[in-house]
Amino acid sequence: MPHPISRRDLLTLTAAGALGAAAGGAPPAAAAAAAPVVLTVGRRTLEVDGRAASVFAIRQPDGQQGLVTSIATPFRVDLRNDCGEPTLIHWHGLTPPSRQDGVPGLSAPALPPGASASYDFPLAFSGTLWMHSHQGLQEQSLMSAPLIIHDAAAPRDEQEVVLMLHDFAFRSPQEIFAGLRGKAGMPNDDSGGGGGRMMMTMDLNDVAFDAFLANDRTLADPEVVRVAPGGRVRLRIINAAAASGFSITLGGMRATLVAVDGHPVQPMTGSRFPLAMAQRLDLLIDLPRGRAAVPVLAVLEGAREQTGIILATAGARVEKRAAQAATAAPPLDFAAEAALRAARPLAPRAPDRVLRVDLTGSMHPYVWSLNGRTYGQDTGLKVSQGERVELVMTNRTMMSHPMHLHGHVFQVVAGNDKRFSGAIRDTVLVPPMMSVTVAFDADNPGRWAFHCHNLYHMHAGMMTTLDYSAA
Ligand SMILES: [Cu+2]
Repeated sequence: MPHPISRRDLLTLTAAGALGAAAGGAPPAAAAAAAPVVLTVGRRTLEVDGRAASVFAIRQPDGQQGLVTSIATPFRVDLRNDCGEPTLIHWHGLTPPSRQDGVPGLSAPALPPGASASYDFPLAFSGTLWMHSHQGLQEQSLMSAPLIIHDAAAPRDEQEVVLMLHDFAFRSPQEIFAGLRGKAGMPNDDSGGGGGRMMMTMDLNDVAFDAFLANDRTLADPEVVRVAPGGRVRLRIINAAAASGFSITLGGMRATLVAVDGHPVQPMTGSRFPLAMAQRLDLLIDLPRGRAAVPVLAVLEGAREQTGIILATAGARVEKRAAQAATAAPPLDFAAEAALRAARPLAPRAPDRVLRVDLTGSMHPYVWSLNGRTYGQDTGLKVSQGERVELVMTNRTMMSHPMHLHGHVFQVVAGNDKRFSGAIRDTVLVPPMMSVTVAFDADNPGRWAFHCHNLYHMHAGMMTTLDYSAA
């Protein structure tokens, strides 16, 4: 069967070719000496529904956004700041030495305009990751890109498709944040809007966006990816939205979830997959043998707004999809998370330390915090190297918080007090008035950020640090 070569396949082949050339007959050290990939943070003009907007980009010299690499090569990147303002890029999901983690003021100072920084560390796992600014509110202006790590040993009989989701506004992120702050004392427009009993009490979507983007496009002119009849697609979906959670649907078709946040789970087949901010999904889709156009849609939680791409075989009729789904997607909850099982769980071990963190704050006033303290007023979390740590996050607010720990991966091990051998992840959603426990090994000493990945919650103070030194 002819295998259609996509642009991303070509990039993969290029990366693999470069590796092969570097490693050909030479000792492994020769691969480590391969030239770094240059990633430049710059600006670009994006058309959103016919209107131009200035947004950021993180690009290689050939224009490719982000990085596709292999676990067999070290992560070697020269980052250049050509965006006209200070910035730093975080490699979301990687476990680098802490000084290469890309959090300004915590890992390293922000890069001034015109400056460069070099990154060089070994990769611990393959999977679907991403990169984004950790400076100010730049992430909202699309300073993010895919970071895909292939396992050279894995079979490649799948066509790989990367889908990156964004929320988008023509107004600046500073205006959005000022608007949220300014709402203090006002009745909440976003709750009680008619989504059933849940919506009466739960706050969803605190920002009203102008558009939702799938690979930079809306459903007015979506990306159509050419696929082979009867072929298998590995869809790598990245939720790079600053403040939006989605439900992924395939127009009624079923898919098999094989990884979350880049880490394999026991395969689960379904037709709707929740995806919180910063999380990723790897879905396997077996295409029909005949002509087919399969929409991959991301519907905003608790709302009808949607975006997406279309997987289409040659000659298939591609139907136009509305920017609004027929029915609202449900709010993201813990049900899907509780059903996931890690394919490679942490080795069983009793925790040496249990950390308890309350997720605190409110919409009115718009202040979000951890244990009642905003970042800067916080005391930080302390562990010792070598410990198995359990982190119990209890959400005391009426909003969900996608909590992200830097420098480590964790396993979801309990929802409320119900224990299970859940997914290995780097970001987990803690729904309102619920407690979620994750376990991790303190095996990467340094100063690490731990925060809510709703950009405006983090900016309002919902962040602290995990700090420990080498034993
Ligand atoms: Cu939050």
